Amino acid sequence: MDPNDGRRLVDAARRELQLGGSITHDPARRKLFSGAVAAVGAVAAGGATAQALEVPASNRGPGRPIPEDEYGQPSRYEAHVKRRRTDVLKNRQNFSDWSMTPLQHQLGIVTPNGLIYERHHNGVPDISPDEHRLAIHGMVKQPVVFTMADLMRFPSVSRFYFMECSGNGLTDWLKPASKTVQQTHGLLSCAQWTGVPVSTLLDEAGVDPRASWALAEGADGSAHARSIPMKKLLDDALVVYASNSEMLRPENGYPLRLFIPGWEGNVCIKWLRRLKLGDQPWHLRSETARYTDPMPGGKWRQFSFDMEAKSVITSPSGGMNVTRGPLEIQGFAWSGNGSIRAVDVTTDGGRTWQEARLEGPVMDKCLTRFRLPWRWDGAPVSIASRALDSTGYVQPTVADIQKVRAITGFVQHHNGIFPWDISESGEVRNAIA
Ligand SMILES: Nc1nc2c(c(=O)[nH]1)N[C@H]1C(S)=C(S)[C@@H](COP(=O)(O)O)O[C@H]1N2
Ligand SMILES: [Mo]
Repeated sequence: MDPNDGRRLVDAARRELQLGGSITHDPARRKLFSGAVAAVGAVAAGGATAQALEVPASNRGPGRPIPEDEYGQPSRYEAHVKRRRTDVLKNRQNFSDWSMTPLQHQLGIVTPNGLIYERHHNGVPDISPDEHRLAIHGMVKQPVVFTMADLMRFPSVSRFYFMECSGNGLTDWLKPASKTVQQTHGLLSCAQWTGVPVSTLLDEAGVDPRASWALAEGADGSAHARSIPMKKLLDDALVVYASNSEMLRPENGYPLRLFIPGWEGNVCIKWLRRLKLGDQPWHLRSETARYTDPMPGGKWRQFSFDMEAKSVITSPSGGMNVTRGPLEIQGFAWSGNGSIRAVDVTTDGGRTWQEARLEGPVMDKCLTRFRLPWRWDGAPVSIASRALDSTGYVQPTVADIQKVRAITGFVQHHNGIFPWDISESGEVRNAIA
């Protein structure tokens, strides 16, 4: 028997159950293993059981041996799960660029290291950890310089946090430009970050009590830098060297980055080489020409650090096809200001909302998964989710955001409710309007 036959059998069973090809999670299993065995029985009557119980080729001989050493890779059948550059804003160069996380394929809250989104202002530098240094200077009692070996001797902490680029969703405010959730929301990832609290390192230098801001700068070709309030640095900021238990990938800041939980991704300075303490912000390019938000009346807002509560349905989502019958709506919710308290889902274009089930662990400033069993009856519908966080903040609609900000063109900080339309034929499409 061909080793692929098993796969085909599952496909046949799924077709019989009328499950959409792209909805590949629980509903099938629930049907297969609980009450509604009848539907499966119909398949079995066609000889599927006997066929399924035939000894497959993979049973008949040894599999591939373990090489001397290797770094394991995903199955070759998962080659479609990839980070992707944007489909909407095509760059003529790719030094200042970004790639997006395939959220539609992310089955837990942690983004695998090879799929963490990327945003570089001037490419990925190649930095040897033996040569890398972090300096802390400015308004300190004693400037200090750390090698990577020095940093790794400090007591470390490991914490789960999401990271989101403030530009996430900027192409899709008022009309649908992006097709998939990877393209609409994929400047978002979540990892377990390991490193040293910034407060520990600042203690080594001795903070001048008048210092209220620090400049953080990277060692890359953009020398990307931001001014960050000392209060936040002393509160929960980390200098991290690892994500998901291994040293950072080059594209995510190897060997060292700043990590500022819950704030816009651009303050998490990669390839961190210095922290300079001062008593006011520096008003750098990245806080004047960039990363500012237009407001009504022609003013621009600086330092909009918080990533406010947001959520999105990842399944069904843009580019998928659904078929009539039971399915489970799934998605992610997150808040830079706390934890997720609840997620509501509408399946009638916002007329009514139902509370989804949150899947634990529900952690502070971390992705939280939600699910809601649903049955699609074949009528065209619009589905969306809205998050409520531990501060009582409710994810707004784009119309709500427009009342307090000027939404003109590709602006930052889009945390609006995001709808998907399901057409009569079951096609799922970006429905932002
Ligand atoms: N040194 C440096 N740090 C940087 C950047 C950069 O280009 N250079 N990009 C910033 C931006 S805009 C974001 S959203 C995050 C992206 O981090 P990631 O590439 O690990 O996802 O890093 C931030 N830190
Ligand atoms: Mo960003």
